[in-house]
Formats: sequence, C-alpha cells, structure tokens
Amino acid sequence: PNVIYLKDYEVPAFLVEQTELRFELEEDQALVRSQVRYARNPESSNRQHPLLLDGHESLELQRLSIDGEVLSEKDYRRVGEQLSIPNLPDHFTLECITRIEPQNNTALEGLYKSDGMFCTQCEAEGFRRITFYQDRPDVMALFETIVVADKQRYPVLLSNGNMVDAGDEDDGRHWVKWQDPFPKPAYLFALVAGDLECIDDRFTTASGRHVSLKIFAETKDLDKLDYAMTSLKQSMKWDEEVYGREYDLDIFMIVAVDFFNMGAMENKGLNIFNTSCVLAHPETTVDAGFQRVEAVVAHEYFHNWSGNRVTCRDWFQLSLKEGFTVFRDSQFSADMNSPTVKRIEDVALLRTAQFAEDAGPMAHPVRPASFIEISNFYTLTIYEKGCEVVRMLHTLLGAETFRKGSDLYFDRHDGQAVTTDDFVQAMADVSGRDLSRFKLWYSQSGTPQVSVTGEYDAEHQRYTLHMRQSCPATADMATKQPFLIPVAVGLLDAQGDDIPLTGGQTTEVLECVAAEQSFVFDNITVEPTPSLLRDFSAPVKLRFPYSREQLVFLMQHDSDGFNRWDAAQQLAVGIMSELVVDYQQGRTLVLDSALIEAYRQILNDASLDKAMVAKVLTLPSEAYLSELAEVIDVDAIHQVHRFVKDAIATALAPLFLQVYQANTSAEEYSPDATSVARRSLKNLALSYLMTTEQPEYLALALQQFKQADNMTDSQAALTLIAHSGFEAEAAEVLASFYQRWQSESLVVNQWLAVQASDPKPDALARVEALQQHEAYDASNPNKIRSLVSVFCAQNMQNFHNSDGSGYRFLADQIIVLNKQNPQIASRLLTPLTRWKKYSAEQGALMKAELQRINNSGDLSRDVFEVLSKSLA
Ligand code: DPP
Ligand code: ZN
Repeated sequence: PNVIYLKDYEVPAFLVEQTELRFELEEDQALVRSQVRYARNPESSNRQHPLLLDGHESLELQRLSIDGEVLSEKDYRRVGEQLSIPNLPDHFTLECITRIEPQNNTALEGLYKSDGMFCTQCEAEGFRRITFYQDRPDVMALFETIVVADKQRYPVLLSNGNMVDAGDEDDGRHWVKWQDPFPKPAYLFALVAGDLECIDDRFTTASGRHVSLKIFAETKDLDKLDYAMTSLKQSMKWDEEVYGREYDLDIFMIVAVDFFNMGAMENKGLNIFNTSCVLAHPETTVDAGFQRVEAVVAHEYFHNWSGNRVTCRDWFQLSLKEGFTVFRDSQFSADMNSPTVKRIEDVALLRTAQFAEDAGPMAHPVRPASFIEISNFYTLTIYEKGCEVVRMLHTLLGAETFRKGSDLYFDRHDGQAVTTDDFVQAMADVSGRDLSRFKLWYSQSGTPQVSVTGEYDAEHQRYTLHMRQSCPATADMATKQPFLIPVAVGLLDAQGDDIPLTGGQTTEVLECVAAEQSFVFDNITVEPTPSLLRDFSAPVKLRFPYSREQLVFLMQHDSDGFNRWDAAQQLAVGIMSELVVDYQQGRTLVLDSALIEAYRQILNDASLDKAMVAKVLTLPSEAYLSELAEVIDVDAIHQVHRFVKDAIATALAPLFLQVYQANTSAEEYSPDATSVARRSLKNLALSYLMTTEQPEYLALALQQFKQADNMTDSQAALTLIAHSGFEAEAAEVLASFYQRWQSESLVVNQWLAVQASDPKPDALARVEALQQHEAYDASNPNKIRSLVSVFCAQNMQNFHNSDGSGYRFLADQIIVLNKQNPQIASRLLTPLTRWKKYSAEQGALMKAELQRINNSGDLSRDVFEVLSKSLA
C-alpha cells in the first residue's frame, strides 16, 4: 500500500458543477446512475490532465459515457482504486452506471444493508464504494438524488437537503427526489431507505426560519428519541447564542442505525447515528449514556458549520473540523451540566488514552504529515488533542476575540475546503498576534513535558517560577522545537486564598515559549503554594515537586476546581506508584494515612458539589497508572489498586454508608446534572463498600439491583455484584438482567461489557462462550466493541495473562475481522500495538501475535498500516 503525503497535495484537475444520482435499490443489488457535470479547474496547472476518479474494486462498471457518447474500454484505464480518463474537453457531463451489492457489504462503508434497511457511511472514503467520483473533500458539488425502492419494504427514502418530488411506479416501487442547495464534498452524502418511524418537532431560528426536525428509528425504539430531540433543540439554540450560527435548511433529520462503525455522522441535513449515541430512556440508558447522546447530537449538529459549510481541503486537515467541533461540543456540555466535571472527564480521557497514543507506534501530529489509510486517523490525537489546541487559542485570545476569530473564519471560508492554517490565520488576524510558534501544536507530535520549580525571595518579596519544557521523541518524529504553552497559574497564601496577581486577577496565563524560562511575581509577601496549569490550560505533563502536605492543601483550598481534583490525583498517583515498587519487591503494603485523611475531609465537606466529591474520591484508573509507568506491570498495578481501594473502604466504611444512604432518593429519574451527581456519589460509595466484600454491603447492592427504577442504579449494582467474589449472586443477577432485557440490544451490550470486564480469572472463557450466545452478532460493531474491545482494552488483568491467551484471542479476532470489517479490525489492534511498554517476556508474546496477523495474508490497508508501524 502507498503512503500519502501532505506535501504532495495538488488541487483537483476538474471541478464538479452538479452531481445527479439515481439509486435503484433491490434485494440483491443496487444500481447507481450518476450524471456529473465537470469543468476543468482553472487553478490546475496541467491543462491536459486526465480525469482521475476513485472507485473501489467492488464496483461493477456497467456504463460510462461522456456527453451521451458511450466509452469503450480503450477510452479509459482502471487500475486498482483508480479510473483515469484522458483527452477530455474543458466542460462535459459524465454518466456512469455501477452495480453494487449493499447486502454483502460487511465493511459498513459506502452503501450497505443491515437490519433490513439501506444506509450509507461515506466519510472518509466511502463514496468510492458507490460510484466513480473524485472522492476528495476539496471537490464540492450540488447534489440531487433520486432513490427508488419497493414501497412496502422501504416506505421511507431519505437523502440530503430538501425533498422536492416523489411518486409511485406501477410495480409496487416508489421514488423520492432530494435536492441539497449547499455544495458539499462526497463524504457528506447520505442515503437511507427503510421501514422507519419518526418523532417530529420544529425549531425557529433567530432569523425566523422554520425548521422541521425529525428523528427516525425502528418502531420499537420510538420511545427512546425524546432526549435526542431535546438535545438537538438546545444545540441549535446554543450555536446561535454562542457562535452566531444558524441552521440553513428547512429540515434536519437524524436516523438511528444499529450497525455503524462510528458514533455518528454529520451528513448534510441527514445525520446518521449509531443507536448507542441517540437512543436514551431512563429504564435502559445510564447517566453517562444520556450525556453521550447530548454531546454527540450537539457535535454532529455543530458540524453543519464547522465541517460542512466550511470543510477540509484534504484529510490531513481532519482536525480542522473535528478538533474545533469537539471543542464546541465540550463547551456546550459544560454549559448544560457542570463545567468542572466535564473538564475533569475530558482531561482524564486525554491523559490516559491520547497520551498513550503519543507514546505508541501510531503517534502523529494533530495535522498528520502522511498516512496509508485515513480511517486509522480518527484518533484521540485528531479529536481530543485537536480540541485542546483550539481550547488553547481560546485561552490565549480570550472568549471575545476568539468569537471574532471564529466569525471571521466562517465568513471568509463559507463554501470552501480549507486548512488548519486558515483557521489559525483567522485567529491571528483578529488578535493581531503572530501565532507561528503556536502552529507547532499542529505539526509536531508528542506530549510536551514541563518541569516547574518555585523560588521565593523573602527579602524582595518576589516569587519566581522556573519552567523547563521538552518533548520526547515520538515514533514519527525525533526532535521538536519548543511549543507555545499557556500555563494558567494562581498563587495561594497560607490560608489557601488566592493572592491577587497582575491587574488584581487571581489566575494569570503565562506563555512558556522557550526550552527554559522564568516568570517573576512581585509583591508576594509570604511564600505561596502555586496552583499550576489551572483548568488544564495545555495538553502537557507538568511536574512540580509538591510535598504530600501541599497536595492535600490544594485539594482543600484551590479555587480552581479542576486543580483540586488534580491535586487528589497527584497525591494518589504518588502513593500508588511507591506501592507498586513495594509490591514488586515483595514488601508488605501499607497505605499512607494522608490519603485516607484527605478523603475523609472531602467526604465530610458539605460545601462541595456532589459530582466533584465523586470525582475527587475516584482513584486514578489502572489505565492512567499504566500510561504513567515506564514499564507497565499489569499485575502490580491491579493489586495495588485493589489494595488501596480496599484500605480506604475499610477505614471509611461508616462514612461511605452514610453517604450512600443520604443520596438514595425516591425521586423520579431525571438526567439533570444534580441528579446525575447524586447517583454518581451514591454509586461510588457503594463501590467502595463492595470492595470490602462484606455480606451486609452485598445485601445493599442486591437491594439496589432489585429496586432500581433506572438503568444507572441497576447497572451500577449489577457490575459491582458481577465483579465481586460472591459468585452465586453474580450468576443470579447476570441471568435475571439478561432475562429482563434480552430484547433491548443496547442493554444487552452493557450486559456483555460487564462480563467482558470482570477481573475474575475466568473472564476469557466467558467471553469466548458469549461469542456463541444468541445475543451476540459477530457482524455488529457495537457487539464486537462491547465484548471483544472491552475485554482487550479494559480487562487489563485478564487480557495480559502471562500465558498469552488474551493476545492469542485478540489476534484470532483480527484475522477474521480484517476481511469482514477492516476499520473495526484495525481499531481492535490498539492494545497489542503497545507491546514495547511491557516486560520483555510479555512484549515478546504480544509481538509474536502481531507477526502472526502479519503472516495471515491479504491484509487490508487499515490493518497493514497499524501492523507495519507497530512492528517497525
Ligand atoms: N462522524 C464522525 C464525527 O462526527 C466523523 N466526522 O466525528
Ligand atoms: Zn466530528
């Protein structure tokens, strides 16, 4: 497979004025007729350039004609994924008829059929599985689409834009014509045909446009769409208020699909969603599920501007739309819920998973310089780190200037396909700042490290922060220049109050731009405790030599909520890392009482928000401890985690019980922030209590399991009981849960995930047995993720079993999936790719499985790229 480089970018030889599509959908095939009006691109240097069309090998080309003249095979060349037509005039219409087999499309890219319905997924390069086309985002065209299908089986026929005509044919078939008035790249094309129902609502935009809102699903799921509709209307309003962005069509549709590789897709006017990101109901959806629906609905809606109206020039610019849109949806979720909690959750994800990506073989910059398969780059770096980069611009410029910059960006580039440089340029233009150093965040990979020390000069009442930044080599890039790192800083006095800094503000954003730099604060009358990187102002690893007392002090006093949580994390990480060494050297484990006392304080502090208490009292995850470790000792980390949790639980059991009882309420379920916070604290308390394996707490959990009127409480209890040593009860609750929910596919997925993440030693055997269960479907990505991915990525203890059985299992799955669904196969590989972070013996076992996959023959581009980088 070829490597594609950003530096090789060339404008397309032809532009498209209009794309007309006609789909004849049948049970054993689909015929696609495209009529495309081309014009030579005046910006293309070569006037003789042939037309290069992308077309997947699975396309059966039935007819090709130029301005009505049928081409014969000598008039074009088809090699691999490319069709090349030479000797063309400056303007012409190309007609093309292809035959495809959606019913056999297991990759779920392009047009495919699942659960009796047709749907599409074209981002990034799925359109080339539908017809021959310049399948690249800088070719934007007006689309008109006619869909023809059997009326009884497929009463609903949808595509992008507005429905302009419809009719019946005499053979029981019907057709609908859709017109999209906005030019778009092929990756935003969508089509849906099925027996669906919808809920309806409307929204009136700020300028008075009436928009019809429809969310489609199978009849059985119609009662689970209200939350998505509410979230959609909130998103539309929020984007008007915060970004001045209005919706631009008369109709906005969402369709729920159970077979989907991604979470959701922002096709113009016709978003297609994985059921897991749109269906929500108190009885079947946990709190985190409601929040996911709210966030993803917002994310896809926000793409209408950041992605669709202004799109990407090429796929190296993917973060142009994704980073910005994730930033927008994170601001939205923060506004709808608790900003500090949202920030903590985002940073926890970034620090565990994105930092690990930077440290692994697939490390790449936010704007990659090359790729083999773009599907492999829908990554935490593009999305989450990309969001952090936009957030830093927001921090450096301030909200008001940032808004001016986004207005300028949208105005300047409406209807265009642009680059991350264009985005930064708009921000530079409105702020008058030179952002060239800032742009290194887009072009350099890796997680910068910032070491900070403080120096107090009592005589001159001066406090100095010395900063040293560096960025370790990554798999793709050896050396890096210093970044522009915004470090938000506060200084606490002995009482824990903020000391006023420049201009009386309590937080100052320092800009660290050199490898070594010092920042001086004057008029500091006592030696302060610094609060650094407030609200996680940059995606870096910052180190300051805090004592444990200082961390406890920050936990109790920092006015920055994020840093209070982070101080608790740092305290626990420090203590647990020492215990890991003790465990490895066979010493008896003893928990520093500082942690217990700090936790006790937090539990007793009635002034704190419950969601914050729950976050602060959540120990650093095993995955985060693994990311921080030089060499990952899975067993030591797991045992230490258990030990610490158990020691805290034992010491504070009466308090946890009180908290549990105080937060058990009979109110009707609601997914609002206050209720979510209450449940999260209650269920955290229950999880500590269950760690002690005392029968009295098992009784509590069983009671909660039986009485819960919502999935959050029910699933929390289920997980705790299923993962406990009370094996009879575990079997009982798992059986009764399945009995009750077997007809709810998404709930069954949770049931699979609970078993796949069970730390008890027989988990792999269970997972293998579940693959044969009636509830499992090896062609459904959600099922694969719930069972196989959860086992391999979250059940560290069992996946990394020293006999290599977990690795063998995963390799076997990938060898099958490589042919069936390459995108999912390549995703699943991730845990094995990190082999260099484990002991020599374990690493060798992992590497051997990578090699076995490599030798299994006929690798997809997706799997090939990840494998070759992992074995390099
Ligand atoms: N559907 C994916 C997303 O919205 C890719 N665009 O992030
Ligand atoms: Zn997106």
